[in-house]
Amino acid sequence: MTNPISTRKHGDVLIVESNNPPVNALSAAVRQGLVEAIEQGEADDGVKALVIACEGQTFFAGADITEFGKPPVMPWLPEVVDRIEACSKPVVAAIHGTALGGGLEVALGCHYRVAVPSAKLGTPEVKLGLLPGAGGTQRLPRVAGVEKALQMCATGNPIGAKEAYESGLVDRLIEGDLVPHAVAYAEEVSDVRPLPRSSERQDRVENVDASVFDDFRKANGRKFRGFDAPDANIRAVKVATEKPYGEGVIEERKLFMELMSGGQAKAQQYFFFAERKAAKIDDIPEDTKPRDIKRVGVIGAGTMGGGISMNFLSAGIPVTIVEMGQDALDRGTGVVRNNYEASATKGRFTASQVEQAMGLLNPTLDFDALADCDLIIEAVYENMDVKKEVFGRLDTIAKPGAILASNTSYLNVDEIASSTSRPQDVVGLHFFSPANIMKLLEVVRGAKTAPDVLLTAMRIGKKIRKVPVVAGVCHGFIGNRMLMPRQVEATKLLLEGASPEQIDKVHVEFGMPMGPFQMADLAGVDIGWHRDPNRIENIRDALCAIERWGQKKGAGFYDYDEARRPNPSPVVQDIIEDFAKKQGVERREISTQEIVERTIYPMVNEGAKILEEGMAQRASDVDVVWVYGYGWPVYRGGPMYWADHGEGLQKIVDGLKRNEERMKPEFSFSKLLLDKAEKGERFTR
Ligand code: 3H9
Repeated sequence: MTNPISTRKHGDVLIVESNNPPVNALSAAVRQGLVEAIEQGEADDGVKALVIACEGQTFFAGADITEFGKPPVMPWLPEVVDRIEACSKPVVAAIHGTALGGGLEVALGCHYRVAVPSAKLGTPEVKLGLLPGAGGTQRLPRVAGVEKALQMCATGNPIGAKEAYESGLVDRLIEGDLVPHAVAYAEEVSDVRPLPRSSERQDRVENVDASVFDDFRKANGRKFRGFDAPDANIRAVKVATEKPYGEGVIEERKLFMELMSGGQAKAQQYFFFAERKAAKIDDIPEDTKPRDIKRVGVIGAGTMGGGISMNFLSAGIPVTIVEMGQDALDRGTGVVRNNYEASATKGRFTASQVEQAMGLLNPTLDFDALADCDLIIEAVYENMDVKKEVFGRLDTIAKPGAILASNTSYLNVDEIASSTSRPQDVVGLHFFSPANIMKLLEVVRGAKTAPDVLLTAMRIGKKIRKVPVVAGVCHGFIGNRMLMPRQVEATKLLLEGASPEQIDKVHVEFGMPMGPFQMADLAGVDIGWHRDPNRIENIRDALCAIERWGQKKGAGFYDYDEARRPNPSPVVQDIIEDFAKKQGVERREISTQEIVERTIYPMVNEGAKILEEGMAQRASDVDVVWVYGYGWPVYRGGPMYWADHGEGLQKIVDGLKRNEERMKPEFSFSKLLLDKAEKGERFTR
């Protein structure tokens, strides 16, 4: 094994450099190399100080996650960090890119930290279901202060170098070449004694009011709901304010081991790799080159079109947005501006960034203006005839090689493509609402979609900070297709005796942000409704006929007060009971177990059908869709991971069999699910 750590001397400073692509993860070889380098520097009388730096795109981005779950290889990261801190000569961390997790802990073990202004520092362990376990929860509050440490550890969000500098975490910001400046800094501090050791500091962890922790917990209650790791992080940071360092790290270790052996950490670590795998397309030639996207066109300035445009504008890509009438165009442009300004008030954009983004937007009524766009996304009314007409027209205008995309959420992309003379350039780009916020992007691969079109769609998705997942052409693709059996069964359960709030509660307690009926009310009960108030064939028709269209009308499956709080509705209850009577459905007590078996298990069954038909590349992609598109709790990995590791496939099959008769005729078993359950196999690793 080649040593990823090299050393070289510059005057009396020893530069210790890591070269472990892609992200300088702290693998066993890196850890070993670091310890040896420290010992080398300490033994050499010609060395007065050391600098630890990294080659490539980033400083150490953390422990090597691929080593988790394998037998530990010495030296452990906590020992490495302790060894660095114990060095009798000053050690300076030179940070660029991201100093994350164990990487930040290494930096905290160093006596000084310098960073380029673009660097980011963070403790993302919580996102892997963990806490910084190499002394990080004890050193960070001692150096950066309790509130900053609490924020960083419990949310996992990194901070910029400037903020780190202001908090005391970074000692100097470096403009220009990092390593030479870090060496100069090391020379400056080479004679300073005693060495500033993070673990020895007490000033920032003394006399801290315990209410800080309770207030923080309360303020973040919604965000942390269901997760184990945030609370463990809060507890660990609190320990730093109560106990000396030596005792604190023992507690930290205990909490770390508890988390590491729990199911949530495994699920979250699985998901980390699932997300990265989703970006890979299995079967396109390796030498495929993406097309160049310099200007994007968006057809339709409604909520979706506006939201879609914002993604590109924020990434610095000019957008031509087309509407049929001036009023709709002005309204759409106004909404985009308002959204940006609202984000600016929350500090997400500066006023000049807002102007810069708006300056890239070209609103027009002239369809021909799309002629110079490299990618054109249609976001018009969800109707096949309308879409085909738009694509037919686009075919006559778009330049050769332009990618023609539809934002359809259900419709057949191949049929849409057939209305053009260039089906190879057509792809589905299914954004989720609100399109400027939601991370998921389903990239729908048509039968004739060219490999370079697919690759370009994936790349541009990443560029606009989405998580793109490839889906095949089928009704509802991956996400909405799995939603359908859930909705069908949830509605049947209403007739059989459950209430909307009972069903929603089961889903919320499971960890979803909302249940099926809360979701319907938010999205609009009237979406896809036939618009004939006299044609009442189901509960939804009945609600729509009396304008109970959801939150936007103050009433849907629930009644809403002024603060948009939902309350059970007696009107809805009457409608449900009335329908049950008319349809001769016998009402009975419905258990939580039955709600799970009939609304969540069928989703797994549908996911299995999607895999069986090759509509998703891999089971983990289905999980990525559900976590990023619908808020499936990441601590349960995703529906397919949960089926494998949480619930067990046999249990799911048994539950579905128990309810099969009631779920017919809509329900049918996935052969793949039955096979896997029978053979004791899994969908995910
Ligand atoms: C920790 O440190 C615990 C400690 O407290 C220990 C206590 C004892 N390990 O994301 P990208 C791979 S926990 C192994 O696409 P980007 C990744 O899978 C750790 N592999 O790049 C991918 O591989 P592939 C805390 C890793 O530029 C490739 O690198 N640290 C690791 O968009 C490129 O990744 C974290 O949680 C890793 N730690 O973003 C940081 N990290 O090409 C996790 C990445 O085969 N990492 N890989 O698919 C990140 O957040 C992002 O990767 C980063 C770069 C921002 C660094």
